[in-house]
Amino acid sequence: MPFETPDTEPDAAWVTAYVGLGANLGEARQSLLQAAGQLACTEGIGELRLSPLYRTAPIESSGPDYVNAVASLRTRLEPHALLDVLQHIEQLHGRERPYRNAPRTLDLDLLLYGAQRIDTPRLAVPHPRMHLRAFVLRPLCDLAPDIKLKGKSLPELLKACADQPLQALS
Ligand code: A4P
Ligand code: MG
Repeated sequence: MPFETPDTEPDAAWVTAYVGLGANLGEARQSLLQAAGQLACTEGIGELRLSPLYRTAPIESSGPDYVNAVASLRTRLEPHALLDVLQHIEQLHGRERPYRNAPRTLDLDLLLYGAQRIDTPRLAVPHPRMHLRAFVLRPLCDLAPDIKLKGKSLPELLKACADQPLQALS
């Protein structure tokens, strides 16, 4: 690995987490595949599965179309340590934050961490806008079709954002 991995508690329980991946600058598709590989190689993370990749129109954002996907993984990192890993990988891909929702080389959002609800200044889980966004719901549904958010099934939530353009990449 090209970066230091965080300490893990030897006896910590393994939890299933879901991470949203997005990019609309540079080699977006390549960045997502590399980031998934970097996550899979991180100490304290295992069993990573990457959804199909989708081309998506920017939502409340600008610039070129995005490439989006979701990864499921098992982890014994606590949520903030997992966020540190995600932000570190974003930095490795040259992430800059000139303004809110700016185009980006790589965005990694922690969508779900087991059944935990987290609300700290650094971390909100479940991700507060994930249930409104086809670019998250569609790949999440590919990996875990039975997940419910806000009491609704993923297909139900997807129907409500049918106006958000999205195309599977081969
Ligand atoms: N933060 C809080 N909770 C989380 C979490 N669950 N995962 C904090 C990751 N970070 C979390 O994040 C800003 C701050 O949120 C961080 O410092 C972290 O401590 P950021 O990555 O700098 O910015 P962001 O991702 O733009 O913020 P945000 O609010 O997550 O943006 P959204 O709402 O996710 O929107 N359209 C398409 N088609 N595809 C996209 O991927 N992405 C966005 C970003 C907008 N439109 C898009 C896409
Ligand atoms: Mg983000």
